[in-house]
Amino acid sequence: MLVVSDVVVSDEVQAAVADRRPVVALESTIIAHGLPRPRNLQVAGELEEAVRAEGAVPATIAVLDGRPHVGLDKEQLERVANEDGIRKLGHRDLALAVAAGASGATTVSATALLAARAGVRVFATGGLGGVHREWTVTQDESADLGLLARTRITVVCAGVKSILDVAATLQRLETLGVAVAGYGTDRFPGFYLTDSGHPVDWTLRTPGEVAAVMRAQDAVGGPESALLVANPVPEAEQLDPALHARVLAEALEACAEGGITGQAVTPFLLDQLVRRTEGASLSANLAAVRGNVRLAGRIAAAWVER
Ligand code: PSU
Ligand code: MN
Repeated sequence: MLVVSDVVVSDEVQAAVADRRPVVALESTIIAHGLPRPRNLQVAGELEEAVRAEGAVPATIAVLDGRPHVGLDKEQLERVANEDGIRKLGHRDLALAVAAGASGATTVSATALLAARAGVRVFATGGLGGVHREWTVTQDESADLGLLARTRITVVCAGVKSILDVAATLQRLETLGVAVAGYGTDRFPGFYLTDSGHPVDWTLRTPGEVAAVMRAQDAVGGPESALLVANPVPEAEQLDPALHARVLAEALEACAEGGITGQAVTPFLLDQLVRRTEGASLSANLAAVRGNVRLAGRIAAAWVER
Protein backbone atom coordinates (compact mmCIF):
# COMPACT_ATOMS: atom_id res chain seq x y z
CA MET A 1 0.00 0.00 0.00
CA LEU A 2 1.23 3.45 -0.82
CA VAL A 3 0.83 5.79 2.08
CA VAL A 4 0.31 9.28 0.78
CA SER A 5 0.94 11.63 3.61
CA ASP A 6 -1.04 14.83 3.70
CA VAL A 7 -0.03 18.21 4.98
CA VAL A 8 -0.74 18.33 8.70
CA VAL A 9 -2.17 21.71 9.63
CA SER A 10 -2.30 22.29 13.40
CA ASP A 11 -5.74 22.79 14.95
CA GLU A 12 -4.90 26.36 15.89
CA VAL A 13 -3.76 27.31 12.39
CA GLN A 14 -6.61 25.48 10.73
CA ALA A 15 -9.19 27.25 12.89
CA ALA A 16 -7.60 30.65 12.30
CA VAL A 17 -7.56 30.16 8.52
CA ALA A 18 -11.16 28.95 8.53
CA ASP A 19 -12.33 31.91 10.67
CA ARG A 20 -10.31 34.40 8.60
CA ARG A 21 -8.14 35.40 11.52
CA PRO A 22 -4.56 36.58 10.81
CA VAL A 23 -1.90 33.87 10.38
CA VAL A 24 1.82 34.27 9.66
CA ALA A 25 3.90 31.43 8.21
CA LEU A 26 7.47 31.07 9.47
CA GLU A 27 10.25 29.01 7.89
CA SER A 28 12.36 26.52 9.82
CA THR A 29 15.67 26.48 7.90
CA ILE A 30 16.71 29.62 9.68
CA ILE A 31 16.13 27.72 12.96
CA ALA A 32 17.81 24.43 12.00
CA HIS A 33 20.59 25.66 9.73
CA GLY A 34 20.73 29.45 9.88
CA LEU A 35 21.35 30.05 13.58
CA PRO A 36 23.70 28.48 16.13
CA ARG A 37 22.39 26.28 18.98
CA PRO A 38 21.08 26.88 21.60
CA ARG A 39 20.08 30.39 20.53
CA ASN A 40 18.09 28.93 17.63
CA LEU A 41 15.37 27.33 19.76
CA GLN A 42 15.04 30.48 21.85
CA VAL A 43 14.66 32.51 18.65
CA ALA A 44 12.05 30.11 17.26
CA GLY A 45 9.98 30.73 20.39
CA GLU A 46 10.59 34.48 20.32
CA LEU A 47 9.45 34.75 16.71
CA GLU A 48 6.24 32.88 17.43
CA GLU A 49 5.64 35.16 20.42
CA ALA A 50 6.24 38.24 18.27
CA VAL A 51 3.57 37.04 15.83
CA ARG A 52 1.15 36.51 18.72
CA ALA A 53 1.90 39.96 20.12
CA GLU A 54 0.50 41.36 16.85
CA GLY A 55 -2.67 39.34 17.34
CA ALA A 56 -1.81 36.75 14.68
CA VAL A 57 -1.30 32.99 14.84
CA PRO A 58 2.22 31.71 14.02
CA ALA A 59 2.50 28.77 11.62
CA THR A 60 6.06 27.47 11.68
CA ILE A 61 6.54 24.93 8.89
CA ALA A 62 8.73 21.80 8.75
CA VAL A 63 8.64 18.15 7.69
CA LEU A 64 8.74 15.59 10.52
CA ASP A 65 8.98 11.85 9.87
CA GLY A 66 7.78 12.36 6.34
CA ARG A 67 4.81 14.55 7.24
CA PRO A 68 4.75 18.22 6.27
CA HIS A 69 3.52 20.27 9.24
CA VAL A 70 2.03 23.76 9.14
CA GLY A 71 2.02 24.92 12.77
CA LEU A 72 4.36 23.19 15.22
CA ASP A 73 3.89 22.51 18.93
CA LYS A 74 6.70 23.01 21.44
CA GLU A 75 8.16 19.52 21.10
CA GLN A 76 8.09 19.67 17.33
CA LEU A 77 9.85 23.03 17.38
CA GLU A 78 12.46 21.49 19.68
CA ARG A 79 13.07 18.67 17.23
CA VAL A 80 13.66 21.16 14.42
CA ALA A 81 16.13 23.13 16.53
CA ASN A 82 18.02 20.26 18.16
CA GLU A 83 17.71 17.05 16.17
CA ASP A 84 20.97 15.97 14.57
CA GLY A 85 20.78 15.21 10.89
CA ILE A 86 17.68 17.28 10.25
CA ARG A 87 17.78 18.01 6.54
CA LYS A 88 17.42 21.26 4.65
CA LEU A 89 14.45 20.97 2.30
CA GLY A 90 13.81 23.16 -0.70
CA HIS A 91 10.53 22.68 -2.51
CA ARG A 92 12.02 20.04 -4.80
CA ASP A 93 12.94 17.95 -1.76
CA LEU A 94 9.44 17.80 -0.27
CA ALA A 95 8.21 14.71 -2.12
CA LEU A 96 11.52 12.94 -1.58
CA ALA A 97 11.39 13.64 2.16
CA VAL A 98 7.75 12.57 2.41
CA ALA A 99 8.34 9.29 0.59
CA ALA A 100 11.47 8.57 2.64
CA GLY A 101 9.79 9.41 5.96
CA ALA A 102 12.56 11.93 6.54
CA SER A 103 12.61 15.04 8.74
CA GLY A 104 13.79 18.40 7.55
CA ALA A 105 13.59 22.12 7.94
CA THR A 106 11.95 24.01 5.09
CA THR A 107 13.60 26.83 3.17
CA VAL A 108 11.67 29.83 1.86
CA SER A 109 10.69 27.87 -1.26
CA ALA A 110 9.33 24.81 0.58
CA THR A 111 7.72 26.95 3.29
CA ALA A 112 5.96 29.18 0.76
CA LEU A 113 4.61 26.17 -1.09
CA LEU A 114 3.23 24.52 2.06
CA ALA A 115 1.88 27.78 3.50
CA ALA A 116 -0.02 28.52 0.29
CA ARG A 117 -1.45 24.99 0.29
CA ALA A 118 -2.70 25.54 3.84
CA GLY A 119 -4.33 28.84 2.89
CA VAL A 120 -1.79 31.05 4.66
CA ARG A 121 -1.10 34.17 2.60
CA VAL A 122 1.54 36.00 4.66
CA PHE A 123 5.03 34.67 5.42
CA ALA A 124 7.91 36.26 7.32
CA THR A 125 11.58 35.37 6.97
CA GLY A 126 15.02 36.95 7.32
CA GLY A 127 16.59 37.24 3.92
CA LEU A 128 15.56 35.41 0.77
CA GLY A 129 17.88 33.18 -1.16
CA GLY A 130 18.96 34.44 -4.57
CA VAL A 131 21.72 34.55 -7.12
CA HIS A 132 25.12 33.75 -5.66
CA ARG A 133 28.26 35.65 -6.58
CA GLU A 134 30.23 33.51 -9.04
CA TRP A 135 26.92 32.49 -10.61
CA THR A 136 28.53 32.33 -14.06
CA VAL A 137 30.72 29.50 -12.77
CA THR A 138 28.48 27.72 -10.26
CA GLN A 139 24.97 28.47 -11.64
CA ASP A 140 23.94 28.72 -7.98
CA GLU A 141 20.60 30.50 -7.83
CA SER A 142 18.32 29.71 -4.91
CA ALA A 143 15.16 27.81 -5.76
CA ASP A 144 13.39 30.48 -3.66
CA LEU A 145 13.17 32.75 -6.70
CA GLY A 146 11.58 30.32 -9.14
CA LEU A 147 9.05 29.12 -6.59
CA LEU A 148 8.02 32.68 -5.69
CA ALA A 149 7.33 33.31 -9.37
CA ARG A 150 4.68 30.55 -9.13
CA THR A 151 3.20 30.99 -5.66
CA ARG A 152 0.61 33.51 -4.50
CA ILE A 153 2.04 34.54 -1.16
CA THR A 154 3.33 37.71 0.46
CA VAL A 155 6.85 37.37 1.83
CA VAL A 156 8.15 39.92 4.31
CA CYS A 157 11.95 39.87 4.18
CA ALA A 158 14.91 42.16 4.80
CA GLY A 159 15.88 41.84 1.16
CA VAL A 160 18.08 38.97 0.06
CA LYS A 161 21.08 37.74 1.98
CA SER A 162 24.02 40.07 1.46
CA ILE A 163 26.27 37.09 0.77
CA LEU A 164 24.56 37.05 -2.64
CA ASP A 165 24.87 39.07 -5.83
CA VAL A 166 22.07 41.47 -4.96
CA ALA A 167 21.91 43.24 -8.33
CA ALA A 168 21.67 39.92 -10.19
CA THR A 169 19.00 38.71 -7.76
CA LEU A 170 16.91 41.84 -8.30
CA GLN A 171 17.25 41.34 -12.04
CA ARG A 172 16.11 37.71 -11.77
CA LEU A 173 13.09 38.77 -9.69
CA GLU A 174 12.20 41.20 -12.45
CA THR A 175 12.65 38.57 -15.17
CA LEU A 176 10.60 36.04 -13.22
CA GLY A 177 7.81 38.56 -12.68
CA VAL A 178 7.92 38.71 -8.88
CA ALA A 179 6.53 41.97 -7.43
CA VAL A 180 8.96 43.81 -5.13
CA ALA A 181 8.19 46.79 -2.91
CA GLY A 182 10.25 48.54 -0.26
CA TYR A 183 8.44 49.04 3.03
CA GLY A 184 8.77 52.69 4.02
CA THR A 185 11.81 53.03 1.75
CA ASP A 186 12.77 53.39 -1.88
CA ARG A 187 16.01 51.48 -1.25
CA PHE A 188 16.27 47.70 -1.42
CA PRO A 189 17.39 46.54 2.05
CA GLY A 190 20.65 44.61 2.45
CA PHE A 191 19.66 41.96 5.04
CA TYR A 192 22.30 42.78 7.73
CA LEU A 193 22.38 46.29 6.30
CA THR A 194 19.59 48.84 6.04
CA ASP A 195 20.42 49.63 2.41
CA SER A 196 21.83 47.21 -0.18
CA GLY A 197 22.85 50.11 -2.39
CA HIS A 198 20.13 49.31 -4.93
CA PRO A 199 16.83 51.14 -5.44
CA VAL A 200 13.33 49.65 -5.64
CA ASP A 201 10.62 50.92 -7.99
CA TRP A 202 7.76 50.79 -5.50
CA THR A 203 7.29 51.87 -1.90
CA LEU A 204 4.48 50.79 0.44
CA ARG A 205 4.00 52.60 3.72
CA THR A 206 1.29 50.84 5.73
CA PRO A 207 0.00 47.27 6.23
CA GLY A 208 -3.22 48.45 4.60
CA GLU A 209 -1.33 49.47 1.46
CA VAL A 210 0.31 46.04 1.32
CA ALA A 211 -3.06 44.31 1.70
CA ALA A 212 -4.45 46.48 -1.10
CA VAL A 213 -1.69 45.24 -3.41
CA MET A 214 -2.44 41.64 -2.41
CA ARG A 215 -6.10 42.13 -3.30
CA ALA A 216 -5.11 43.81 -6.57
CA GLN A 217 -2.85 40.87 -7.43
CA ASP A 218 -5.85 38.56 -7.17
CA ALA A 219 -8.07 40.98 -9.08
CA VAL A 220 -5.62 41.59 -11.91
CA GLY A 221 -4.99 37.87 -12.42
CA GLY A 222 -2.10 36.46 -14.42
CA PRO A 223 0.56 34.10 -13.09
CA GLU A 224 0.14 33.22 -9.41
CA SER A 225 3.28 35.00 -8.28
CA ALA A 226 4.38 36.37 -4.93
CA LEU A 227 4.69 39.86 -3.47
CA LEU A 228 7.97 40.66 -1.74
CA VAL A 229 7.76 43.27 0.97
CA ALA A 230 11.33 44.36 1.58
CA ASN A 231 11.53 45.69 5.11
CA PRO A 232 14.88 47.18 6.17
CA VAL A 233 16.55 46.47 9.50
CA PRO A 234 16.57 49.76 11.49
CA GLU A 235 19.82 51.64 10.97
CA ALA A 236 20.64 51.52 14.69
CA GLU A 237 20.54 47.71 14.57
CA GLN A 238 22.35 47.08 11.31
CA LEU A 239 25.79 45.49 11.06
CA ASP A 240 28.55 48.06 10.67
CA PRO A 241 28.87 48.33 6.84
CA ALA A 242 32.69 48.45 6.90
CA LEU A 243 32.88 45.37 9.14
CA HIS A 244 30.32 43.68 6.89
CA ALA A 245 32.39 44.30 3.76
CA ARG A 246 35.57 43.02 5.36
CA VAL A 247 34.23 39.82 6.90
CA LEU A 248 32.11 38.99 3.88
CA ALA A 249 35.19 39.01 1.66
CA GLU A 250 36.94 36.70 4.15
CA ALA A 251 33.94 34.39 4.38
CA LEU A 252 33.60 34.11 0.60
CA GLU A 253 37.29 33.26 0.37
CA ALA A 254 36.90 30.57 3.03
CA CYS A 255 33.93 29.16 1.14
CA ALA A 256 35.91 28.90 -2.09
CA GLU A 257 38.97 27.46 -0.32
CA GLY A 258 36.83 24.91 1.50
CA GLY A 259 35.22 23.77 -1.75
CA ILE A 260 31.75 24.32 -0.24
CA THR A 261 28.97 23.89 -2.83
CA GLY A 262 25.22 23.46 -3.23
CA GLN A 263 22.92 23.61 -0.23
CA ALA A 264 25.83 23.94 2.16
CA VAL A 265 26.90 27.34 0.82
CA THR A 266 24.30 29.53 2.55
CA PRO A 267 24.61 27.98 6.05
CA PHE A 268 28.41 28.01 5.74
CA LEU A 269 28.58 31.70 4.87
CA LEU A 270 26.06 32.72 7.56
CA ASP A 271 28.06 30.79 10.15
CA GLN A 272 31.33 32.34 8.98
CA LEU A 273 29.83 35.80 9.37
CA VAL A 274 28.67 35.07 12.91
CA ARG A 275 32.15 33.85 13.90
CA ARG A 276 34.05 36.61 12.16
CA THR A 277 31.89 39.40 13.61
CA GLU A 278 31.82 37.83 17.09
CA GLY A 279 28.06 37.59 16.95
CA ALA A 280 27.33 41.08 15.61
CA SER A 281 25.94 39.63 12.38
CA LEU A 282 23.68 37.41 14.46
CA SER A 283 22.25 40.43 16.30
CA ALA A 284 21.58 42.23 13.01
CA ASN A 285 20.08 39.08 11.51
CA LEU A 286 17.75 38.66 14.49
CA ALA A 287 16.76 42.33 14.48
CA ALA A 288 15.84 41.99 10.81
CA VAL A 289 13.81 38.83 11.32
CA ARG A 290 12.02 40.26 14.37
CA GLY A 291 11.03 43.39 12.45
CA ASN A 292 9.78 41.27 9.57
CA VAL A 293 7.73 39.01 11.80
CA ARG A 294 6.05 41.98 13.48
CA LEU A 295 5.26 43.64 10.16
CA ALA A 296 3.95 40.34 8.76
CA GLY A 297 1.57 40.11 11.73
CA ARG A 298 0.21 43.56 10.93
CA ILE A 299 -0.09 42.77 7.21
CA ALA A 300 -1.92 39.52 8.00
CA ALA A 301 -4.37 41.52 10.11
CA ALA A 302 -4.95 44.03 7.31
CA TRP A 303 -5.36 41.18 4.84
CA VAL A 304 -8.22 39.44 6.69
CA GLU A 305 -10.00 42.77 7.32
CA ARG A 306 -12.53 43.04 4.51
N1 PSU B 1 17.43 33.82 5.89
C1 PSU B 1 18.15 33.77 7.04
N2 PSU B 1 18.75 32.59 7.38
C2 PSU B 1 18.60 31.46 6.60
C3 PSU B 1 17.83 31.52 5.40
C4 PSU B 1 17.28 32.74 5.11
O1 PSU B 1 18.25 34.77 7.76
O2 PSU B 1 19.12 30.42 6.96
C5 PSU B 1 17.59 30.28 4.55
C6 PSU B 1 16.18 30.38 3.95
O3 PSU B 1 15.48 29.23 4.35
C7 PSU B 1 16.38 30.41 2.47
C8 PSU B 1 17.61 29.57 2.35
O4 PSU B 1 15.28 29.90 1.76
O5 PSU B 1 18.43 30.06 3.42
C9 PSU B 1 18.25 29.68 0.99
O6 PSU B 1 19.13 28.61 0.82
P1 PSU B 1 19.74 28.34 -0.63
O7 PSU B 1 20.59 29.53 -0.90
O8 PSU B 1 20.53 27.06 -0.48
O9 PSU B 1 18.58 28.23 -1.56
MN1 MN C 1 22.00 27.42 -3.58
